[in-house]
Amino acid sequence: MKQFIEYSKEVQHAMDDGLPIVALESTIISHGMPYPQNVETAKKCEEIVRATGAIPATIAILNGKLKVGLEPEELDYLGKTGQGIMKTSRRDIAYNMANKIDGATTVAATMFIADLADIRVFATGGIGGVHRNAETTMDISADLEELSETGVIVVSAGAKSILDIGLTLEYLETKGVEVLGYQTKTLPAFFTRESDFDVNFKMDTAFDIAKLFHMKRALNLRGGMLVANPIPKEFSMEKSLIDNAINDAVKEMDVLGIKGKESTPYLLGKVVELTKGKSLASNIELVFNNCKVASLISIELNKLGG
Ligand code: PSU
Ligand code: MN
Repeated sequence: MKQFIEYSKEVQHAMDDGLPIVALESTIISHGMPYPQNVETAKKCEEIVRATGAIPATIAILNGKLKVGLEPEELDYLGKTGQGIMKTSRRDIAYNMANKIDGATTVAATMFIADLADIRVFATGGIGGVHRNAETTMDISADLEELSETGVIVVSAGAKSILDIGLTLEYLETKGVEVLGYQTKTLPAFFTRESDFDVNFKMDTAFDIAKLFHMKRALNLRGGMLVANPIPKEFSMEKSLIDNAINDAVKEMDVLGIKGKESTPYLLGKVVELTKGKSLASNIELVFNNCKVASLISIELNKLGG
């Protein structure tokens, strides 16, 4: 299946030289943040990965190819086109490829492509999960299924309360996905460092995470792992401010009848609007922090032989 992949020059070299590589997703660029902050953030993420000692591979579907590593013009195109580009999750990949339709890949689709390319570590902001009211809407992100199937470590800032955090943890437990706290016992809630929930295992170092994943692979235990890395203190938000914004955004979404793949982008955009951009500033910083930790993990995993 590797014939469907097109590597950037930088990633191809890294592959040839056996360097640690970190996957980055593209829905966060097109649908997760407004232009121009999205492009600036994507480029800075790549720089942070390089500065930490790994090679970034931003993933998307362009011109009928699974792109692993994007050129700067391609990042500009994704960011400028924004929601005009298709949001591609697992179920959309074959459609994009068969019809040569460009797609910005979600966590699920990015994991699938990273796995094909043998990239084992992936940095993002937040994953999709079990949505609030999922008991009636059945809105559960394909990201969770992918974590249960595909052997990639996903570094996130925990679960955002646009989701039902408790149900998301239950789902991951059912599916056998480890939720690891990076230097924390408490599951971070994306914009804030704490939630009412605990992670499964507190990990003190990137090496500990790499060691655990290496063992999971050696045991042939299918699936990935979710690392929850708390937002740095100086960028975390006031809990009441973000909780109110999210509650209002969820209510508004119900009134408007928004559902399916539009839900998450709508909620993310509405929360930025309701917090007058404060949530965007925090979101950007937590992504940078995740890029750094993902790079450290990829370096340790590389030493263990992947
Ligand atoms: N959460 C964020 N920012 C994002 C997303 C989620 O804080 O950009 C994106 C990711 O690409 C994630 C996707 O994989 O939304 C989940 O969408 P859905 O809930 O439709 O599966
Ligand atoms: Mn959904």
